[in-house]
Amino acid sequence: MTKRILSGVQPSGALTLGNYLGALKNWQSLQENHDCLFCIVNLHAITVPVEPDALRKQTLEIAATYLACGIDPVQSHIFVQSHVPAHAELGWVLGCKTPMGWLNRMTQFKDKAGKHKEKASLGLYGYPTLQAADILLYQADGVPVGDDQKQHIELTRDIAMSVNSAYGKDLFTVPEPMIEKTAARIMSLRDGTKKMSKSDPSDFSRLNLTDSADEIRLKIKKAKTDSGPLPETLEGLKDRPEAKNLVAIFASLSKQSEEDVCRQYAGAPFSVFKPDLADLAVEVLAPTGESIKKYLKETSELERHLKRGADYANEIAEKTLKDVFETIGFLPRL
Ligand code: ATP
Ligand code: LTN
Repeated sequence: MTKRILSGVQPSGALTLGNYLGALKNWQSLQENHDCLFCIVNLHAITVPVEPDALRKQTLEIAATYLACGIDPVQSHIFVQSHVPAHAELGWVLGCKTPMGWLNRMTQFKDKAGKHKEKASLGLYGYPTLQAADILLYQADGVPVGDDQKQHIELTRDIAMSVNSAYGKDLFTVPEPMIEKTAARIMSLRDGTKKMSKSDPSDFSRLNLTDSADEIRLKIKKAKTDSGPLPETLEGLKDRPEAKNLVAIFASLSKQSEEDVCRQYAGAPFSVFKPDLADLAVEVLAPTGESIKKYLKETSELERHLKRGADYANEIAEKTLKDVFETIGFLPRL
């Protein structure tokens, strides 16, 4: 039987090279032989403050970006999370089945809540149980994500297994994380120890899929590095996080291994490597940026795809939700 894949991105800003190399590039190749659902997780996006107009705009931007990155809206299904009410409903149920001790281990909450934990919303704390609902509603077999999401997928597996065993019934498929090796975690261009993130306050920390060629070149030129030349082997990148990150980006963009990139540039200074990296990034990103703009000019086409995706998603999600409600003892709707 065709395996089902589900993944999602928050409409919290323009997508970055990290989102593309860590997740979307992988989705494109999976859609050929999987039943794919790609969600725009706007319920997750309101776990931190966001302006309503920005949220609306960013939601359409993510839909446009999915298509521009090669997601075929006929072969795959793209939809907005809030168009499928079952996400919020199952999210509540799973929140009631998840011990706080499990949530307390989540590093994303610690990172996002920062020093002012008591000011963070309940939604931010419960974020992973809503994510589990996104995945379990569709009985997804695989979840293609970047490495930063591994912990959330493991939690989803734990929740699925514990609910299945509590009710003695296979209510949920236990999903597998699918993490691309080379670009599992692209780091910030300003700090090689921090993840590249679309919500980082500094725009120079990331390459956005919508950046112009000039912006891409400038950001790569200004990217932090050390003073040494590129080493001959991967071993030489140890303890050089910024250099390692640029080599990983080059490798992933050019579909080579990091070892091959080191071999090719052994001994070269960054003044030689960076312009080549910039050319490569422009070659890959500029057409994607153009295509995003094109899709955003005519949003009725995007809306048509989102409607078709939501209809498909609702049908599957309602079936799972009905099963769950019956099993946990809710009376059927009268
Ligand atoms: P935010 O900054 O708003 O938290 P984000 O940039 O981390 O957002 P998400 O919407 O949380 O992006 O993630 C979308 C997908 O992109 C996920 O699968 C995530 O694992 C992947 N991803 C995000 N950042 C990176 C990165 N730096 N390297 C590789 N994959 C990434
Ligand atoms: N938590 C993810 C976004 C996300 C997701 C999902 C990913 C929400 N629901 C379901 C995969 C499957 C993130 O922050 N990157």
